Amino acid sequence: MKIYLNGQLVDKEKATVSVFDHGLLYGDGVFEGIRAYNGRVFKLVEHIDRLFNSARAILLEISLTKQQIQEAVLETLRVNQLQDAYIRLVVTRGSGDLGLDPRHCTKPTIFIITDKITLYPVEFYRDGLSVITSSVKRNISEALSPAIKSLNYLNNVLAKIEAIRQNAPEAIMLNREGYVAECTGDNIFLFKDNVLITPPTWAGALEGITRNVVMDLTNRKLKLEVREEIFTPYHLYIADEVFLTGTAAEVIPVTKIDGRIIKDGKPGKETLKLMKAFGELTRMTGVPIRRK
Ligand code: PXG
Repeated sequence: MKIYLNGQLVDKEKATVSVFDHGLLYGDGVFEGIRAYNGRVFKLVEHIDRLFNSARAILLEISLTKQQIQEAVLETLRVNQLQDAYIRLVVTRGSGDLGLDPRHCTKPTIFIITDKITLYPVEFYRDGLSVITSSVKRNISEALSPAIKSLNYLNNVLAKIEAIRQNAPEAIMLNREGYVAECTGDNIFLFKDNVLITPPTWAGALEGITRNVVMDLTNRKLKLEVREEIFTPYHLYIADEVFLTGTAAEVIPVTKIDGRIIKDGKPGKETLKLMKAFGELTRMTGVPIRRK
């Protein structure tokens, strides 16, 4: 397996970064998780746009253009002969010294890992997930905006550990005010009376690429109303349907939260329609890996 590292395709064993890299020392960097389906990279342009927005938000200048990053992603997939893949694109502040001052980091570290995808077990999609609400709050915007996909994922990791210790695959994270923000690596949605509701990004949710696709599919395909509104765990408990979205999970139903069964305990019918529509879209669209 070859890894893209600072302009070169190197063997996995040789793909190493310095212990002085500020990505490691301070979590000073940004990343994206992207998927390729059937020879095409899904929403690649949107992922690269978000990477550049995250970088801009932390005043990190990426030394490549968007076009060059896109080509690097495609080339990495080509050398690894991958048609279906999980792609991790990372940009750090680069190697510096043992101080926070980013001026000592003269060039960013850029790497791209492309690997086979490990999917959630099929039962999760068939029966729905049982998730918990974490006691760990989502980062507050005044400290570190949750809209930035930065390498600081410690609060999410802590929430994930809390979930795992309770035998749950995901945890719901609330914001400081107690409103639902999102999950550790997924956005959250509910259906109530045929209206789709998800927290606005300003309430502490990442602007998920899958989230945007699902909102659009609900409008156009399901012809149902979509609202970005703040809500509390109560609104999840009494919802008709709950589901999560993310690049890794795609669209996945939630049938139990904090030990409470949602509606009849089965994946909801609108959720099932969205899972199908999303599946079709991933198979049909995306940037071709192969050179034209
Ligand atoms: N919220 C957070 C906090 C995320 O990290 C999403 C929502 C979903 O966004 P997308 O654009 O993927 O629809 C994410 C996704 C993984 C993994 O391997 C995923 C993410 C981060 C780290 C790991 O499941 N990000």
